[in-house]
Amino acid sequence: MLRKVLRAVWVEVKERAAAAADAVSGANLTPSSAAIEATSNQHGYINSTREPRNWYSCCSAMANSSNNDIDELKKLRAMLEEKKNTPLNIGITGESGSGKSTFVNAFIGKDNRDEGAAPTGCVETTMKVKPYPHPKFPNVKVWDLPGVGTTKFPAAQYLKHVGFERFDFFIIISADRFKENDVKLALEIQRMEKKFYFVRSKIDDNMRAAERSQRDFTAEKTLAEIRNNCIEGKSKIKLKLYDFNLLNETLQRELPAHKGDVLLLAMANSNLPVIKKKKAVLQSEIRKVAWLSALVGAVPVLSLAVDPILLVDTANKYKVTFGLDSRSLQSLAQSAGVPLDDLRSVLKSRLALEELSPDLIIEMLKWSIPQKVGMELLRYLPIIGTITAAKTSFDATEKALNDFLDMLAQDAERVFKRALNR
Ligand SMILES: Nc1nc2c(ncn2[C@@H]2O[C@H](COP(=O)(O)OP(=O)(O)OP(=O)(O)O)[C@@H](O)[C@H]2O)c(=O)[nH]1
Ligand SMILES: [Mg+2]
Repeated sequence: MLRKVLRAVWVEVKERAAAAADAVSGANLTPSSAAIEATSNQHGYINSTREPRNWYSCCSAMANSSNNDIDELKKLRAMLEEKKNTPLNIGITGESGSGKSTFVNAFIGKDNRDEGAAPTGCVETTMKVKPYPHPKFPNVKVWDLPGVGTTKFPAAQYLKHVGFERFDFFIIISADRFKENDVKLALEIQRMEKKFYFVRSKIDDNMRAAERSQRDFTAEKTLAEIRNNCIEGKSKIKLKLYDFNLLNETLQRELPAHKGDVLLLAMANSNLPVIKKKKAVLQSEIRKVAWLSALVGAVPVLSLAVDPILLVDTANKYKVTFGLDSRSLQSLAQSAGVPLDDLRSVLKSRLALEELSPDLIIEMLKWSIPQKVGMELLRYLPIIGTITAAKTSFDATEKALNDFLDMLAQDAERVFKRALNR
């Protein structure tokens, strides 16, 4: 079933309103994160990067403040969670029976027969708008919508009925050929200043039918015809064609940066460049995590050079993002038809092989980082001591996370190649 969808050819409509998604991004600033920004300013952070301006302003603020320090740390941690909480809502729309629910299932990594999968069928099936959260990144929701243009959901009231405002963008699924309803829907979505993309489904059916009926059949020729048909059929709207893998890439490129990152981290490792891009996004967050650790180091009562819990959380996030947690490996083994042990046999890092715990992290790091920052020094020299502690902690955390990320990205690449039997 996944293959069916992977074979879908999708086309991108170039002319659409770009402003809509930006408006959404502005609206996503929750009251709590707004409050965090306001408080952060008092402690010397810069809004745009959300990093402390310099060691002195950061550490002296921490050293001179009192019981509020722990609250501040909690708030900084919350800021780091922001990406995890950024909502991304994708509406899957199109005519009834075009394969919307099947696409939803493929997107969240389910087979049509799986428990909890969106119901599919050969009669009009989806009657209600329903969200399907990504299993690992529940902030990413794919919404299964009823078919447009049926007697129950006439085209004229359709978008209002499904609550178009909530979606960051739409994917219009179209089977066999693009029809009048698809174009109407596209124009209406455009009028509402939302983005949309066309995906053509059931290419596998088209290919089989062509093979049965054409004397000079070749897969390439039929695919080329389908692509040309997509372009000719919509001469007023410029279209581009890609395979399914490129859908993700284009979405990422076109979405506002933070939404694109959210989508990237949630998507399966469909090729090696995806793994590399995920690594780059995670790497760009390391300094923020290191700042958090530095601030922990700067509070005398928490004077460990690194915060093992923070490192466990972050390494766990890397594992899940790279699909190296046991659930993801199991489902990859199943869908690729490769024994789980084969996939596990290529894992090299302890982070991937073992359950993550503070003990494991400390053991892995014990040769490379200072374990304690001198408590006495901190007590008698609050400013100097605090700055030293913070700097030590920052450096140690930054190095540890870069190493973790390298190890796990390499494991992810090995697993990907093994899944493809390369
Ligand atoms: N061969 C093939 N069949 C598909 C594909 N996508 C969907 N189907 C089949 O087409 C039928 C309809 O699919 P659904 O996913 O239920 O379609 P839908 O658009 O959600 O339909 P409604 O909910 O009724 O609007 C099901 O029997 C699917 O198995 C595809 O890419 N290839
Ligand atoms: Mg459906």
